[in-house]
Amino acid sequence: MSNQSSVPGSNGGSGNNGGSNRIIKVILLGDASVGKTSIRSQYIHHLFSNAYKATIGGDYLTTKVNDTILQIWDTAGQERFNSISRTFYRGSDIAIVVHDITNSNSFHNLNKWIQNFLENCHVATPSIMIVGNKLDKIDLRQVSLRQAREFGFSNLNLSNLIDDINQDIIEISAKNYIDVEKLFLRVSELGLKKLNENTTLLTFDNIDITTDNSNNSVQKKYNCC
Ligand SMILES: Nc1nc2c(ncn2[C@@H]2O[C@H](COP(=O)(O)OP(=O)(O)OP(=O)(O)O)[C@@H](O)[C@H]2O)c(=O)[nH]1
Ligand SMILES: [Mg+2]
Repeated sequence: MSNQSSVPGSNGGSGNNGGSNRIIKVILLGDASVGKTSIRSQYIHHLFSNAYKATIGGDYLTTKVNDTILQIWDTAGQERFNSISRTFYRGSDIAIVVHDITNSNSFHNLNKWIQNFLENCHVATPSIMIVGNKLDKIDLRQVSLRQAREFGFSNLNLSNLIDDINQDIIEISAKNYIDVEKLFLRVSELGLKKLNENTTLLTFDNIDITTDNSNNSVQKKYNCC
């Protein structure tokens, strides 16, 4: 297990690594049912459910990983929530764009998610990771890792947004907890790079933070109805 722990959103961090106590905003994007909520839930709470409950709107959880504090946003993949989801993109430093390796449509829609993200994040040079989930269902695979890396490699728009094709285009299983920690360790590493490069990180204007004492994590929910 990593040295992850849930912390209040605006403090924490070692404070000895060039402003490393700044918060990095990370957003999970992708089609409905690809496993965004499951990935975060497994990472933060070590909980996985086979039942599908669509995310409505979005919410965030804050966690400390090594020298970084990640504010991890989960958003709705269902198309009817697209307009509300987009409002959460603003200020995101890192987007984890998720597809389901057993569903080629979710892979073909990556471009749409990335374009929408770039139009709405208002960050000059965000980082993007592409993550194929459901690696436990290898027999039903419709998308290969090679295809995903070729997509990242051949897409000019992504050339300065994906730092390293091999580390930033990966496959995981939320269900079997395969490489979920590796994913967030990499996110933390990318975040640290950004902090050290002194790029503009988000300012959390107008966000109230509510402490949920029951699980010692911090979250705020935004629902559309
Ligand atoms: N086999 C398998 N099933 C998974 C995995 N991750 C998620 N699922 C299942 O896929 C379904 C959808 O997962 P969610 O995490 O709710 O998907 P989501 O992307 O958050 O969906 P929206 O909230 O609608 O955008 C659920 O039934 C999960 O149990 C995985 O790694 N392997
Ligand atoms: Mg969800």
